[in-house]
Formats: sequence, structure tokens, C-alpha cells
Amino acid sequence: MKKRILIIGACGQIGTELTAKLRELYPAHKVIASDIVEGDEEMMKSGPFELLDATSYSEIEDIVIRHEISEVYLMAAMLSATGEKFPMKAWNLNMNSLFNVLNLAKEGKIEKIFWPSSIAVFGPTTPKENTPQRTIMEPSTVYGISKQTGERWCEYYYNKYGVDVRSVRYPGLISYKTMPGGGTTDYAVDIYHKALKHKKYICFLNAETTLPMMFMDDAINATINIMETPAKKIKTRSAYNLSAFSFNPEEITESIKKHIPDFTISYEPDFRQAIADSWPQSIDDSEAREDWGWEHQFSLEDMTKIMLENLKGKY
Ligand code: AKB
Repeated sequence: MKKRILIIGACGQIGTELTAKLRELYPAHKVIASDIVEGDEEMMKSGPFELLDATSYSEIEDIVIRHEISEVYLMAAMLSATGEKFPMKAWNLNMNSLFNVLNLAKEGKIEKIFWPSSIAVFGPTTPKENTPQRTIMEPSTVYGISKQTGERWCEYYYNKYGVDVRSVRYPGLISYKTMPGGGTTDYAVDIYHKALKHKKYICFLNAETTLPMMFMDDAINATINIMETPAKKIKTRSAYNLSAFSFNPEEITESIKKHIPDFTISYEPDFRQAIADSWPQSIDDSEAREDWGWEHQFSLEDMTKIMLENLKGKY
């Protein structure tokens, strides 16, 4: 079967950049973007687009067959903060979409799946520093429970049915191209916009909340690299820890102040503080580095420079 790719959730924070990168790397007409709503102009004109409800098995199956899809990147999900407001909706979307693609692969209709997990699989009883690949996992959010459950099912489908599914546990992801939606790490994107627009930011997490983070370009590279790695090198079929750097709101503020000296931050923690407090502060990703050569390229300082340079024209 020749490589033809379907991205589900192509209009989201990761999906938008993943689609653009895949359409650069492969013939654009073989990279089919899909989402529940239409994409922006760039998405719609750079390659094929299909409207798709990820919870509908028959809708996905129809697109897979019509476009002779071999690989699916399932990026549709409800994130941690929104998931706490709509627990059953989050569970239904996150689990049903995963079962739909796992079952299509089990039936031999697709060859390979990428499905993202998250640092949200960890919980308050997990060791917080340099969190190992295998450790205590008692997530306390609906999103985290869905990702942990999803990891178990991915490994099960690999062991039981030979489904070639690959996954990483994304940290908070930061990009200037697309806004995140409904996550606990979203402040780390918003802060750059507000720094340029108002020179001040009110943060919904407190100053000391250290979380693992990553620049989007590194996350996209990791995603495509794990999919390109020969199957025998992928030893973990639940999800790999993945890490770049960690910071807290005070530290990102310091890094912004190097470019905007009069920028100020104040703190009004809300319900997202408890979610952030339940997550690790730093991640041990040595298995990803050993098994499939993962390497990050961007530091916090690199990222701040790129974010501010690219966003300044907007304000
Ligand atoms: C969130 O904050 O919910 C996400 C994540 C860490 O998976 N960005």
C-alpha cells in the first residue's frame, strides 16, 4: 500500500502545524486534512480537506476507503481544563475516536496510527522530578484518565492484534501559528500575545508552578520521526515520555523581559492550579532518545525570541 495520510483534528493547535509539515514532506494531495469544522484558507487550499466527526466510525471508514489511507494521525481531543467542565463529552470524544482508528487498523484498513498521549497521564502520587517512563500513574483529571486508558488500549491492540500504533506524552506545547484551546499549559502561549499587546499579563497559575514545555517545531519533529522509525525500534507501545525544558510563570516572564523590559505579570490562580499541581515538573525521556533518536532543538530562550519576533507584527 502506498503512503496516504489522514489527519483527524487537523484544525487544532497541533493538527494545523502537523498538516502543513506533512504537506511539505509528502505530495500534498496524499495528505488529507479533516476536522469537525472547516480549516483556514491555507489548510483548505494546500490539499484535500474532509469534514469529519471523529466519534463516528462510519465517517472515518468512508474517508479511509475513498482516499486509500494508510496512516492516521488522530489529533482530535478535549484537553485538561475543558475536560473538567464537560467530563462525559471529553471521555466520549477521547475514547471513541481512539477505538475507531484502532479498530480500523485491527480490520486491516489502515497500516499505522499516531495517537498523542500527554504528561496528564501522571497524577499527584507520581514522582515530580525527572518522572520516569514507568512509574505510579494515578491521574486526577478526566483528560488524564482518558489518556492513560488510551495508552493501555494502544499497547493491548499492539500485543493482541499487531496494530502498529505509536505515541508520545506531549508536554505543554507553544507555537505562534495556532492558539491552544482548553489546556492547563495554555498560559505559556497567551503570555507572549499579552506581553506584546498590553505589556502585562494576569496568570491563572501561581509564580512557582513549574511544568514541562516544548516549542511546537520540536513536537512536530518528534511526531513525524516516531512515525518514520522502523517498527522494530519502537519498544514502547503505550506512549514515550518526551521532554525539552521546564519553566514556571516567573521564569518565562524573565525570559520575555529580556526583550520587553517593562513587561509585568500578576497572579490570579483558578481551578487550573490544582490540575497543574498534579503534574510532573520535569520528565525523563531517555527511552525515546535511545530507542528512536529523539533530540529536542529549542530552548526557552530560543523559543521566546522566535515567539516575539513572529507575533510582533500582529499587535
Ligand atoms: C493541557 O494542558 O491539557 C495539554 C497537555 C499538557 O496535554 N496542553
